[in-house]
This record gives sequence, structure tokens and C-alpha cells, in this order.
Amino acid sequence: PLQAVIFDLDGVIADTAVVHDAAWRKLATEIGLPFDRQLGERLKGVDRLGSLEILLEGAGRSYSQQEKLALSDRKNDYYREQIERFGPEQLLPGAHEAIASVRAAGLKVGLASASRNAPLLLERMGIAGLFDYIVDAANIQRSKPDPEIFLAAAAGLGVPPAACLGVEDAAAGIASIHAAGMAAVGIGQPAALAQAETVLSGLDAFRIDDFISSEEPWLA
Ligand code: B16
Ligand code: MG
Repeated sequence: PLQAVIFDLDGVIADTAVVHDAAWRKLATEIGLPFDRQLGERLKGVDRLGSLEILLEGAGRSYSQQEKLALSDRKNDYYREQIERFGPEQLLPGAHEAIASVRAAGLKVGLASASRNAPLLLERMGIAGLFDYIVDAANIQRSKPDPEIFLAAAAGLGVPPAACLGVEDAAAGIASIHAAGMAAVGIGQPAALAQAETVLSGLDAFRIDDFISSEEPWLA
């Protein structure tokens, strides 16, 4: 039976996917690299340096490690400028209620965000106290779609992966959840999240009761 729900942050709980996207787009424009919607979709859920590597695929030259660090710092400055102003208003519709409903059902709540800015964001939005375990992205070696981050969340919660449900807005995140041996709920457009067991338009459509029954086909 289901024992825990592990949430992604950006694009699931917080309205930050557009902020990450805008910060990368700004950097790309400044250094003369192409950026379109498809590229933006590929960056979702991927960590900072991994995202930069994807962006630099469009460059005609190679970049030194030092240049890469400077560029990723620059993107993070653009991102931080925006999230410094965040408050509970930037919670996506239904997010607070969905997380609270998991706790109320007696299940554990985890966070598996690739973002090093996650603790700051949770504090700003006033929901840090709703989580039983938050993965420290700085301690993760391999980016989504690798299962490491969801496995670390399950381990931190003390729950077997097969008893966890992962909630994600990125294709890389759905792949990470599945590789961890968990069932996945996609948040967003079904076309971009075809691998998920179920896709919801947002957490406002999330009903924990739909997932609790041990008869559900998506839980092993
Ligand atoms: P940072 P998630 C991910 O967060 C974002 O989707 C991705 O776009 C971002 O590059 C990554 O965090 C790293 O974020 O630069 O703040 O460390 O979706 O896993 O919550
Ligand atoms: Mg995300």
C-alpha cells in the first residue's frame, strides 16, 4: 500500500518553471545561443550544470570549466533576483492543499527537487514545515532522469520505493521516478508526460484517496 508521496518542486508546487525558463533564455540570448520552447522543456528537472551543458550543445565552440561556472552563476543570479520576491502567492493552485491532504491521510511527504534553491523557496512560500524529508540537491551526484534523487527521498522517509508515488512536471523527472521503482503522476500536458501512469493538469486536481487503495494498478 501507498506510504509516501514525493513531490517535485519547480512546476509542481511552485510557479518557478517559467522563472527558470526565462533566466536560461536571457543567458542564451546574451551569449548568442539558440533557445526555443523545446529546449526549455528539455531543461526542466535537470540540475544547473546539466542544464548549461544542454544549452551549450548549440554553441560552436567548447567552454572551459571556469567559463561554465561563471555562466551557471549568472543564470542563478537572474533566477534569484525573481525568487527573492516570492511569497505564498507563488504556490501553484491546490499545492498547499494537496500536500496537507497527504499528511492528513497519515502518509509521509517528501521533496525531490534538483534545485539548490529549494529550501529558500519553501521558506518563502511558508510550506517548509509540511515535509517529512527534503533531499539536499547538493548531495545528489546524478541528475534526473537518474533515480538517485527519488531513491534518496524514499530512504530519508524510511519507506520502500515501491510504496511511494512521485509527482513531477518534467519528462526527465517521470523517468527518474520510474527508474526508482515508483509510480508517477505527471503534472502538465499529457503529450509531454506520456510515460506517467496518470497526468493531471495541476495539483488542484490531485485527490489522495484516488491513490491510497492497494488495489491500484500503478502500485506494485
Ligand atoms: P537550481 P525541480 C529543477 O527543479 C528545475 O526544474 C530545473 O529547471 C533547474 O535547473 C534545477 O531544478 C536546478 O535548480 O539552479 O535552482 O539549483 O523541478 O527538480 O524542482
Ligand atoms: Mg519540476
